Amino acid sequence: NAATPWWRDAVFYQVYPRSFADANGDGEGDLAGLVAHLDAIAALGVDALWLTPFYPSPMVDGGYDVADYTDVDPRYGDLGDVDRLLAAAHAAGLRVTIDLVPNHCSSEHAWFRAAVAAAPGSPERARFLVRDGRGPDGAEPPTNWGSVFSGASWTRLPDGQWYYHLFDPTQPDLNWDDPAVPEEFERILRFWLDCGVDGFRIDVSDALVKDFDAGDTPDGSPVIPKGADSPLHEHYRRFRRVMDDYDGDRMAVLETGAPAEDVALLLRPDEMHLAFDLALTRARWSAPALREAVEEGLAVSRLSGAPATWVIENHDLPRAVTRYGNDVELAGEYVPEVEEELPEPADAAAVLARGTRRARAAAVLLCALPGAVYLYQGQELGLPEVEDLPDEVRQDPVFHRTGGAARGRDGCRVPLPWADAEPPYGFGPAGSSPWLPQPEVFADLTRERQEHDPGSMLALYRELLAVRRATPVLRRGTLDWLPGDDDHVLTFRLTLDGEGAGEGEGAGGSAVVVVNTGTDPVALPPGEVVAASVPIDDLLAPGGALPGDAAAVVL
Ligand code: TEU
Repeated sequence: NAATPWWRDAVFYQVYPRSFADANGDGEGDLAGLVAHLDAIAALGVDALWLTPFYPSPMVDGGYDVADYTDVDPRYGDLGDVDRLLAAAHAAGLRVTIDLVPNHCSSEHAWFRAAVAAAPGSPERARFLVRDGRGPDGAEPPTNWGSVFSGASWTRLPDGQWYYHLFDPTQPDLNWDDPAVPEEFERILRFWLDCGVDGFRIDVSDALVKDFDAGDTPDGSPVIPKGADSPLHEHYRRFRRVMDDYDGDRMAVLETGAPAEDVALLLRPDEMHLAFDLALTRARWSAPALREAVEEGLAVSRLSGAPATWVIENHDLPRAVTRYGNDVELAGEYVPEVEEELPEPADAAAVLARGTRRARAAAVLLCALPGAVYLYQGQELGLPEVEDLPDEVRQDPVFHRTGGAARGRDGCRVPLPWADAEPPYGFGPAGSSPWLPQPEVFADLTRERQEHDPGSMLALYRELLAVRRATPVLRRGTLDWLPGDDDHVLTFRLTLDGEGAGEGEGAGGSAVVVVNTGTDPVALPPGEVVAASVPIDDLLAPGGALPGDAAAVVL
């Protein structure tokens, strides 16, 4: 209804600023480039943006190593550009959310420099997780815990103490038990809320508190309390009080890999608003895997009352076209085994064609799931993962810290193709060279080309988002699975009573969504096909049925 907060069924568009659009021709995207292309995002039919970090950073981890939380890295512009972005986005009807990275900062952050220079036991060190080592001379790290980016999670300071980093050694974890840390994050939140941002995506949101007393673990995984008693909740209640001080429904979405029960504990009226269901990013193209992933998102929603939050692509994962084309199931972490290859592939063209077909069907599924939806820049263009980047250009610490054993995440971060038949494909001015080389296949996938092709991925996303907008049951319905060939077909009904439909939006009604991951065509239920991954006319023909690797929405 009219009082429903905007974020409950919003579609967010994730911008990776370094790779979105380069206005000044230095090869890296910038905020001015984003402002210049806002109309393209608005035309897609999304409600909001999420910008990954654009703060001053040595860029060891793509900006998730923040050196100053309340400024802009010169490569992206300055605070004036943020003001211009907020004004232009709001004028275009787009909300703007930004990334908050509370678990760790950069080793270049003033606080960490001060901590290194200060003595053991000093207040400067207390802001980080610094401990004495074990064994003779304290030469053994305090625990055997490993880092997400592989290797140890403890690094020694010159005076012999150790500091903890869940990720890269250049990303020291902050000590949330030190009151200075929550205090500083309240300042940071207020700074951006005062600027007019509409919300936050909170990085590694569940890991702020560690239990080092737990000591060594059999597999070296860290002990991170997330349950009801965890001090985590105090921190998010404070975040929420700060956000509720501001008008206009400011919101936060949690990036978390925690179990559903723990995630639900964080999604409360006095804590945070949404949490990504990342299960869908890991599921391969099979009805049972997709059903299980959707179930996981629904479970969090059922436990918490918060809407589910759906994602199939982001800046940490191989692109969906490539995952589905190769039948790859992703592991939960980037390393040691980033992914398990399942049988098949064929030649590259066949993989691309199959992956595109499936990614189109996944788009239909995604846009017909009730709750909030996140899209990652380039997903709407059907960009494949760029798998053949030369080693020398790869930047991801995951690649470097595993000695190349894991390919890392650069392949989904290649600068976007906007127009033209050759690099930089309109990403920057003619003659500029993007920070990662763009593959030839981008020539066929530019936004300009797709704008004029009704069969393109871009046209499909525009259509899907228009249908979603016009059809409240897709955004707010209750989902019930329908029986069928469960191994190959995903079928569910969405229902919404008139009240939930919202003012001026007509009666609630119902819809049936069918996703065929198999090879045999399946009959569609009677009704009006309002969206499909294949031409709707084909489905309406006599004897028309939904082919394999396709999906449709029937009202
Ligand atoms: O990724 C978070 C991430 O790696 C989690 O899935 C993590 O494995 C888990 O929460 C550990 O408990 C984010 C960013 O999206 C990524 O780009 C960054 O590299 C990373 O945080 C570090 O900031």
